[in-house]
Amino acid sequence: MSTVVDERQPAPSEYKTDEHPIWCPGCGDFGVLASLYNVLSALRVQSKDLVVVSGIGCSGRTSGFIKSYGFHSVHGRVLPVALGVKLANPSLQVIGVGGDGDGFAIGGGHIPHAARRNPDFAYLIMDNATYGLTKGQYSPTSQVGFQAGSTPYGNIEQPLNPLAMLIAYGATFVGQGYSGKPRELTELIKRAIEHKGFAFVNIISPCITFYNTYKVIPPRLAEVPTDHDVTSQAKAFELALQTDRIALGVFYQVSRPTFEDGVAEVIKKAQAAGPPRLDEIFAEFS
Ligand SMILES: Cc1ncc(C[n+]2csc(CCOP(=O)(O)OP(=O)(O)O)c2C)c(N)n1
Ligand code: SF4
Ligand SMILES: [Mg+2]
Repeated sequence: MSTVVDERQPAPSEYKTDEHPIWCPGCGDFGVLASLYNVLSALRVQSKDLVVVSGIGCSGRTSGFIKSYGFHSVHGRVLPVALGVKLANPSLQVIGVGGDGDGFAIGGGHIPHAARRNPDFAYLIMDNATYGLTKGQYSPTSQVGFQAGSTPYGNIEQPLNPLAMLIAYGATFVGQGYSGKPRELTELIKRAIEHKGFAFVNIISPCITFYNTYKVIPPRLAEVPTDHDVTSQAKAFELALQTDRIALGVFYQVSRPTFEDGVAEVIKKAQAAGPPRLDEIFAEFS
């Protein structure tokens, strides 16, 4: 987190915009948005310092519901846009928000590079394991057997494991939350935003209309064990790869220099070296 925090604490409701969410009643995304309002208030983030970058999808509409600067970007391009904003003005509080389709399908190629670069912003995936906005096609996190318009005989593809993927790619903060547990989710998002570096949070956020998992998810939920060592990549993998339970909480958290800090160092060195000598460059090719 890098924002200069003002003294005044806005109430969670002050982050609401005049746009009313048009999500279906019961959509998990309401819970994520409510948690976000609470976190912004708890951290005293001022709207003028905040940029919410979202993808395309039901989840992508989130940037329109938070009083801040916002960028409802192109499908799958949350991460490069957020990285550009953060690089242009590192003092801004940047939050990336998108869906499982946006982040892991069309946008999947950006994830490893954001994770290894370690820019200082949080990326929240609202994972409903379907393409909600386009009427419930299967997504990279749909379970085998998921039946929908595009998979009338059931999904035959193995779902990917977002947590294991992000741990492998070198994200410095990896956690998982559930939209139906708002208190825990608020605490998790708060920790992600406070983390200095790239913080990834997979939020299970059911799509009540096209993939209603409200009955099957809760019995499988478990907290990350209190004695879990968040600095151990091996332990984080173990937790991410378990198949019987869905763990909620922080899986992995380590510290590494951020991309912005690295870029600032490079700029300093380049400025000290001065502009390149054109005559020397020409001499090389003459
Ligand atoms: C380049 C491009 N391809 C396809 C689409 C159509 N499209 C819009 S949203 C979406 C998928 C959204 O799924 P997800 O990211 O999981 O968001 P959700 O609606 O589930 O929150 C697709 C394929 C698009 N808008 N742009
Ligand atoms: S279609 Fe699904 S994801 Fe979209 S608003 Fe409705 S419940 Fe939510
Ligand atoms: Mg989705």
